[in-house]
This record gives sequence, C-alpha cells and structure tokens, in this order.
Amino acid sequence: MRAFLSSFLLTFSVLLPATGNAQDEPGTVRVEQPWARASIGTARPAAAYLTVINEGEDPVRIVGFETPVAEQTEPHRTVAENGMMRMQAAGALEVPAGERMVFEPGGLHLMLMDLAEPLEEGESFPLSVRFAVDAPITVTVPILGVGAQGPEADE
Ligand SMILES: [Cu+2]
Repeated sequence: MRAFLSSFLLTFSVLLPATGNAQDEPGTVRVEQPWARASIGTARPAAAYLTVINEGEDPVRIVGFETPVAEQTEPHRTVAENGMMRMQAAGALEVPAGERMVFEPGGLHLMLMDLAEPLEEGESFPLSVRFAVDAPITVTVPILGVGAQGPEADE
C-alpha cells in the first residue's frame, strides 16, 4: 500500500508546474474553504468540498481536480428526481466573471474514488484544481468528522 501511495504522489508532483500556482496573478481566481469528510475505510468514495471564486473579468473554466489520496476525483451534482436524491456527473464547470462556485453537501461536490488510504478525521491532504487558462491551484484539505456539514459547523 505504501508503494502504491508513493507512486500516486510522484504522478501528482509531476502534474504541478514548477512555478507554483495562480498566486503569480493575484486576485483573479481563488480556492477557499476546502474540507472533506472522514471516510468509512477505502471501499466507498469520499466527498470533498470547496469554493472557487472568480474575481477576474472573464469566465473561468475548471477542467479537472487531482489529489494523491484518490485515483480519480470527479465533480458530481446531487439532484432530486421523482422525490429521490441521486448523483450525476457535474458536466462543464464554468465560474462566471465576479461569481463563485460553491461545492457543498447536497449540491455540487467532489467524489474521491478509489482511495489510497482512509481519510482520517484531523488529518489533511493536498488537492489541486486545474483550469483551462489559469495556473492550477493546490489547497490543503482538512478532514472533518463523518457527519460534518462544513468548516464552520464543525468547530
Ligand atoms: Cu458524488
């Protein structure tokens, strides 16, 4: 398992440009309030949440998410259909100029598939958001409790 994880870490570091993140162009795109829920082992996917803020004058398109703790990170949307809640792929994600996109329980969320190890409450992991034009942004995602509703609610 350890060798498994380190191969992910290696892949992950190669994906990040050496020059860092969007701090090179301050104030256009920001990623805030990342958090995740502790997972129940590794058999089921985990969920992570964050807010992408676009303070620029052009729309910002999100093209992907990556983290070394999961083989695949997929944006999903929770939708109500005939009174039943179900999830579907979120499709194209574009944050209009001056607006924010909030990932939160019951709505848009990130599904972390094929976890390399369980997400333990109190720990954290890196997650990168890739954009069509802007440089990727990597944030540290704190792992809250299994039933947490958000960073504030957990404190
Ligand atoms: Cu989902």
